[in-house]
Amino acid sequence: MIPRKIEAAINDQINFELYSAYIYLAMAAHLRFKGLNGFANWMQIQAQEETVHGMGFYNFIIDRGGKVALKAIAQPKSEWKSALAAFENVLAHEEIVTSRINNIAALAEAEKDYATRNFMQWYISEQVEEEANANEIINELKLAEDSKEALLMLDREKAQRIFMFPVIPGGIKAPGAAAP
Ligand code: OFO
Repeated sequence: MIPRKIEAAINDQINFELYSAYIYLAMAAHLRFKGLNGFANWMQIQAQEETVHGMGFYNFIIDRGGKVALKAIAQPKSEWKSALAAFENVLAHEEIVTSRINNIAALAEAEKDYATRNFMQWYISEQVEEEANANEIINELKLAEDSKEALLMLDREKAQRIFMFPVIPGGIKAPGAAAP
């Protein structure tokens, strides 16, 4: 049985992961409106990943005999002054996610809930990648500076991103995927 405090923290994190998806969908809509379809593609795939992250927590609560409680998702912003500003927002948001994930891991240790502590390890590693990805694109956009050609080249590159179903040990699995 999952400790109540942990169940509450993970339920909050389901909400925050879906909020992340909402933010990235809003960014995708904005970038598409601005004609930056490649960056919009990147954001839409990011939103899909966030939904899977949320479902990983959702299934974990169920597997541990707890109850999922869904809450209202906050309204995201709808405008960013540039692609760079949007990706700086991604990084700032992911830093918040990282600290929330760390807090859940710390709570699990304090509660001696080692199943949750173990489960959180995937998310801890994932956050390293999330922050690195955002940082890499921020650096690319800074290098592009005011060059429209460089911006369009980067946009075309981001159009190549495809959705890879994140396989979360103990969490949701890709349809048809073998257990990790
Ligand atoms: Fe779920 O990692 Fe981003 O938010």
